[in-house]
Amino acid sequence: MGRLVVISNRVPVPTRNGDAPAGGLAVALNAALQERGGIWFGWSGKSSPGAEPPPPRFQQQGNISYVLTDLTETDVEEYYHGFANRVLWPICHYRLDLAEYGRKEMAGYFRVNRLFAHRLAPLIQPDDILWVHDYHLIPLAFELRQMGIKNTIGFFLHIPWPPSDVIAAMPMHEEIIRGLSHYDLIGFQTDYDLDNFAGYLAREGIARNLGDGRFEYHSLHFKAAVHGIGIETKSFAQMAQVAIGNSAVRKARQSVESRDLIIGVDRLDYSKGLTQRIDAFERFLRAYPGYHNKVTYLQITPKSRSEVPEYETMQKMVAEEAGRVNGAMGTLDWVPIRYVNRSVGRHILAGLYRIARVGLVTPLRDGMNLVAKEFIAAQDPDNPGVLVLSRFAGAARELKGAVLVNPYDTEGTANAIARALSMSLQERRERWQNMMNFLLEHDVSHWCDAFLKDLTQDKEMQAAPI
Ligand code: GDG
Repeated sequence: MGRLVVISNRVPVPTRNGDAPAGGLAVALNAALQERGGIWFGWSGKSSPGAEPPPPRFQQQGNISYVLTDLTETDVEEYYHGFANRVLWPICHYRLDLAEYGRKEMAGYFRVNRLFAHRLAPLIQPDDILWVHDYHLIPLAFELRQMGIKNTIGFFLHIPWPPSDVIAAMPMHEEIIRGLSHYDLIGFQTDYDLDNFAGYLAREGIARNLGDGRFEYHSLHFKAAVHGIGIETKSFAQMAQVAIGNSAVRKARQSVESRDLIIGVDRLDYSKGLTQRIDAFERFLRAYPGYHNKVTYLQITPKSRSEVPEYETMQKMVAEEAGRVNGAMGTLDWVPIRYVNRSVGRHILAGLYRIARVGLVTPLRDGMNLVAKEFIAAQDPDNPGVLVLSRFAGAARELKGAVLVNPYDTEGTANAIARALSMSLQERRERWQNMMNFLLEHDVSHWCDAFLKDLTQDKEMQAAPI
């Protein structure tokens, strides 16, 4: 097999001392790239004034060449904040009410994808396998094909694919979605996403379903399949075990005293259901007064996408809601909710998961949700905590030992918190073991290998001697 070329909106470039940035996806893709050699291409995160960004920068690290391209300020505004984050993100998370569609932004989205194709094409060798990531880059394969690139190209969507009517509410959706037929394989997180995608293609008459995940559009053939992403289960479990000795984790443990810790960890995003979760926690406290002064709910929420107005509003709403509940329910010696509005180190996070009794992961919609998986991997096998998980997270299709909730049902979620806190050790162990077994088998390397195998096997079969 040839080199691997990974293309994503942002590139997790290793630090000066060569460490890859933390995070399962970066670790797994870096490992795959190191093994076979290749390129990781994407936006540098920088913008420059003027009409044309400067040529891309190269950074070599072992077998991997990181290629970073700047964008102009207009590109960032239209392609990234405008179309990707204000149209595709809300639509794929079923939030038609938040989508702000504009022709200018859509033009910017296509323009940046074309720019990426122009900058990437000269670097591609005939045997390279290309793997494009996420909703920012749907039209990239089409643009590359226009430039004569015939290589195998795969696409993985990290976020949900909603039902046809939701996608069809996006003006010119056919123009955008048709671009996907230029990929050889389109990967989704869950069977629900794949079903929705197949339903959309059928309803809009975009492609003929040949069965077995294969589709035909004019002369193009492509496959679609489920490849749910995993985490680096083993090493995350080890990190959590070590991290309970970390001084920051020990201090956090001491500061909650003998109370049970409930933990939530989410980027600040409306898809994560943060205000609904805080309301459910308040409902739990009101319905179960026996838990007053016996629990602490720690919510860690780094800021994200602050340039998008909805995220500014969210920031205020979550802080206000946490403050309101603390004001209403707290006492002189007990603050029910600890709200940390910034990022903490990954190893500290692992330690905090481990000392928590309940993991609250209640997004309104999520492609997969890696926090749910990290929480499970971090638990002490002898005395594991309980995962309370939204049925609308992709992870709910895999983690059968979680206590599933509907995050719109405040009372139901409140009851689930109480159930998690009072669950017997035997039940906790059984549920945890079931999920941990799954996560050990389906870790992020498995995800990476399985996707690449699925992407390349047809070509290999064609090339094999008879
Ligand atoms: C997208 C999809 C899909 C969070 N706070 C801190 C921190 N984190 C880390 C978590 C986890 C990651 O960020 C978040 O991953 P999620 O999967 O939960 O969510 P998205 O960022 O929305 O990711 C999602 C994912 O892509 C992968 O395909 O699962 O559905 O939306 O790893 O631990 N890390 C550190 N400090 C923090 O404060 N170090």
